[in-house]
Amino acid sequence: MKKKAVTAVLLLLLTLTFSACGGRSAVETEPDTTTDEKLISVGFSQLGAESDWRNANTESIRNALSEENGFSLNYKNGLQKQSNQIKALRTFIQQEVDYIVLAPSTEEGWDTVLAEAKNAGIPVILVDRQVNGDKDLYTSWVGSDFELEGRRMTTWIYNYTHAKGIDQNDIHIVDLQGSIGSSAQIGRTKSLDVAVNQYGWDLLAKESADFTENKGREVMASLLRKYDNINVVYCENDNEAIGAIDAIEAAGKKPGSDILNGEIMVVSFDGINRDALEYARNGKISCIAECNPYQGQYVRNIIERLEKGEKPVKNKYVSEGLQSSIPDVQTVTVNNERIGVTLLR
Ligand code: GYE
Repeated sequence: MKKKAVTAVLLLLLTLTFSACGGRSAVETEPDTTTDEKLISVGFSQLGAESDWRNANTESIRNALSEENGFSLNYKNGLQKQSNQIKALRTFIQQEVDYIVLAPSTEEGWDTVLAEAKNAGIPVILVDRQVNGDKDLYTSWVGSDFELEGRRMTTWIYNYTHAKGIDQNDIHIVDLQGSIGSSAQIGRTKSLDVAVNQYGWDLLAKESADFTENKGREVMASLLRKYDNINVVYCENDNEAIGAIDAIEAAGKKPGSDILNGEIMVVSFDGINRDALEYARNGKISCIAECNPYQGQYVRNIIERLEKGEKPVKNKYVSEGLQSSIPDVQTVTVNNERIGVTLLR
């Protein structure tokens, strides 16, 4: 009798435990599965976190593709290495995500993995930089015209120095380039090269500072040791400019636009970093060509169009301008398009 009773109690306990587990899992998983099924899954391969611009870009995409907006986003940071990004894309393909968003580190070398995504039926939307290859392998691209940014900047430098009566042959310039092979670097460097030819500027050196503050400091310090006549520093982003300004000051020189009196003029790109904007207000940076990182809404619109079976635009250029606290140059005209320079105070 005693043995039987124990067995009965054990059996009862087992049944209770089992049904409790079953009951709990049924209650907890069911609604989750239904919500998940409604979310659009997106794999987002960001190239890195090298700059403030990059972080703003990541945030913009995260906010636009939030769960609230109906998306389930898988973000992967490529740490500035294309191989990491290719790996991330292959993971997304295996996971059978609905869409892939790719911010490519460099332009070359994407065709194979993009073809894999296409074969798997996953549309790819590019943001920021471009890829150099078969344009049919991605659906759309959202980003900036980097060459135009560069031409606006070089035109600003010309307009300013010309207005101050500075001989264009007396412009001794160094280019702190971005990450070599990225669209932002290619476009901005190209525009400087064109201006050097056009205006007769003396281009002393071109060296990559990889879009980072530390490299900007390092490269500028070494260029200052090598050349004693630098009077313009063309930084291909704000983080590099912040580092370069440190190096200029550490060398006992003054960053500023009064190059006739020995100041070194620093110009840069982005307009996102707070310190850089402060430097632009107090004249340590003479001019910033804006680069607009807020691309998330455009990506969301593209995906929503695709969901409705509509065809989105192939290329979407975001709008941007120039910022400076120097009142001398009020407008800049490039390709017959005149833009006003935003006066910082
Ligand atoms: O200017 C720089 C970033 O590709 C536009 O990359 C982007 C550039 C941006 O690291 O700050």
